[in-house]
Amino acid sequence: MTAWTLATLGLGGNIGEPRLAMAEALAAIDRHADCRVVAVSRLYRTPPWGRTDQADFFNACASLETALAPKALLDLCLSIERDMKRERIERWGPRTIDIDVLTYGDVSSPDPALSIPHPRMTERGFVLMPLADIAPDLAVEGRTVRAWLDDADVAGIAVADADRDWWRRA
Ligand code: PH2
Ligand code: MG
Ligand code: MG
Repeated sequence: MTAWTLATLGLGGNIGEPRLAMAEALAAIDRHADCRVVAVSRLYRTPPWGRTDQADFFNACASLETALAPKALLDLCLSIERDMKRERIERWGPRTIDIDVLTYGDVSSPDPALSIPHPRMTERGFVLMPLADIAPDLAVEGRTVRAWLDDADVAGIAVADADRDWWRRA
């Protein structure tokens, strides 16, 4: 009997049709025999963080139950990213998607190949705001998501779709 662990993901994109890409990624994860999507945040439109000379992003977070080990979950996310990027470039021009494993149970792994919790998640409004929709009381690095969000810069972040089922009908 495999133990199922609660994990959270951050999704984002700013080229092509990020909403569609994120919806397809979530559907692909949900279809996986060892993953069940439990909750998805509202969809947000967020100003670019880091490099600011690029288009606004769409961002969302999801929680899932998974029987995959942390590394296998990360590999699944990376393989979905790779498949989707390739398919989109061939069919309808450039698109991209980013799927980050934010948390996995209460695992803390400084291994650079894994880095859980995601190293910069506690300072990023575009991660914390959607994550607070689905897991406000989740503890990350000793504080709740809600507490991290209180201290985060959320300027310019807007709800793009308030329907939690946006990813099922994208
Ligand atoms: N992802 C990045 C860099 N900057 N900015 C926003 N608003 N949203 C993102 O998802 C994002 C970003 C690299 O992963
Ligand atoms: Mg990222
Ligand atoms: Mg990434």
